[in-house]
Amino acid sequence: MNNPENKDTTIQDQLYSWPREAITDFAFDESVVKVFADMIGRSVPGYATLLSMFPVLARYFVTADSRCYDLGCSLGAATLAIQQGIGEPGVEIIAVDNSLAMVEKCRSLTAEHQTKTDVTVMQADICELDICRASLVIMNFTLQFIAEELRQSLIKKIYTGLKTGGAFVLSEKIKSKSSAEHERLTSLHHAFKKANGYSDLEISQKRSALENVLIAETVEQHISRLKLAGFTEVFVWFQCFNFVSFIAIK
Ligand code: GEK
Repeated sequence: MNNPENKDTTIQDQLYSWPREAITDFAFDESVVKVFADMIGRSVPGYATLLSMFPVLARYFVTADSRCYDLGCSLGAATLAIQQGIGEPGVEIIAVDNSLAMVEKCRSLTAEHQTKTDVTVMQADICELDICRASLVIMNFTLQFIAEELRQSLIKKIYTGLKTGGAFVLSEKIKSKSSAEHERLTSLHHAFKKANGYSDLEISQKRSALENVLIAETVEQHISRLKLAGFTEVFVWFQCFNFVSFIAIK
């Protein structure tokens, strides 16, 4: 199961297939960029379905003369998906990632798919970014990589930068409040990865690499943070095992 948007550039992810002497923290570097489309498609349950819904969300929420943001854009899969749904004039998509390797690849992939909606790909830390005039902000599996103490101010900034009626789409790997449910969903996630060809060694080495880097929170923590930032309408619109997407409307 690959990300259909990036299939031309797909190389199979084998980064953790051989035993490593020491597992270092996961980083979005050149080696990850090369295999990223394959990695995310085989690792995130529901990823392709989520992306297939983004044109629908874009058509529904994006208004004329506004901005869309794709925060933590990686190779621009969400950007390319929302671009397909935007019919309104005067819309600009700002795709942002702090990994130079991702940004360079994202620039070339989005340039191949130019439509009437302009795309600007920026290398920046989303915690430092100005957000304004937004009708749609997408953060597809990025907040989980942001330091926990910065998350509330980042969400508040997104709320402030949205126009009234605009939407924030937040997708995250979650942990469950109940440890039994958490264990079950984790085990189903691993079953999904095995079904997609990852070995036990790959699953376990990748898990160790992400341990200090990807800090998951519960659905309740996300909803209460979104409400504290000012969003009144907040709901889960998609879930596949321990991967959830929220919509928060201003
Ligand atoms: C997709 N949204 O394919 N500022 C900017 N970017 C960041 C930051 C930061 N502070 N921290 C991490 N990133 C994509 C998938 S991947 C999710 C997103 C994953 C970037 C990081 O460089 C990486 O490209 C992305 O966030 C997370 O729909 O790999 O599980």
